[in-house]
Amino acid sequence: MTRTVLITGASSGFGEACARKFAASGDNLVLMARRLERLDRLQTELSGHVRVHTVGIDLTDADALTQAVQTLPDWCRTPDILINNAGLALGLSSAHEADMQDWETMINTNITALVRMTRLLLPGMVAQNRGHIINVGSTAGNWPYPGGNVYGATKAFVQQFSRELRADLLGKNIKVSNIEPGLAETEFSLVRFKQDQSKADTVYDGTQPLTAHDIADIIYWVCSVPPHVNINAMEIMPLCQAWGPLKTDRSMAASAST
Ligand code: NDP
Ligand code: 8X3
Repeated sequence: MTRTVLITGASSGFGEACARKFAASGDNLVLMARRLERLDRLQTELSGHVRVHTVGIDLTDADALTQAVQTLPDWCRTPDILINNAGLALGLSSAHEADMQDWETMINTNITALVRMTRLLLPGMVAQNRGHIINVGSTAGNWPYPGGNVYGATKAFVQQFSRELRADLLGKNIKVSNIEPGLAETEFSLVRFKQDQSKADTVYDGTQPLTAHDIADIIYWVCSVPPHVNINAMEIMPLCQAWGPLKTDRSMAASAST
């Protein structure tokens, strides 16, 4: 069956790889991101064999998002699959030094826009008694790390929101899955470090990180299991990544006794 797949953040990384993966299997696409020229290039590449609708949009603009969803062409008005992928981390500073604007941008993009998009499309999915919402979370939503602060907290929200959706949608034939990747090489670190390529490169130095293709293959599989199966969550790390021990500050006792 040909499906319609709406992908946010399709101009690079996981979203772009998902667009290619689903198109290769004949699924029709709605692609959203701010960099419309990249989406249009992808449309030119893929529209030989599938239908592709592109929307250049800042997803944090509530009015623009409502308008974009309400004016989707008839063939893609209610997607079968929504991949809530657009998101970002900004900075790696400690909480007492972090940029407040960066925090707000992460909250507005990773939480508010994702929630709005879901709320806008869900009534159509409920009415057609069919749908699958894929939320892109992160290992950062499960495991804290220094400097992860608000980014990790937004992804913890996405994890819990995914579970809450499952609870609300029981009996409605709508699947919800939270995909939680670890270290993956995309434009993610370039964005986090505000286009500082050398800082971004150090994140991946000496590692074999996940690729966007790895994640697209996994999302495609999660969308292809039998109708009665729901993958609630999937955490994926590269083999070169695992947990560290809890940190202990050994200067505390000395300073407490003075
Ligand atoms: P990329 O930076 O390569 O892709 C991010 C995508 O999000 C881009 O297409 C970007 O498009 C889009 N986007 C960001 N902000 C907005 C906005 N305001 N409006 C519209 N689109 C927006 O990174 P990834 O592919 O790695 O990231 C995809 C998701 O995966 C994110 O949610 C990220 O948090 C998550 N993730 C990433 C991991 C990693 O290590 N790479 C690991 C775990 C999770 P544009 O700039 O054109 O608007
Ligand atoms: C991206 C993974 O560890 O850089 O979500 O936060 S991490």
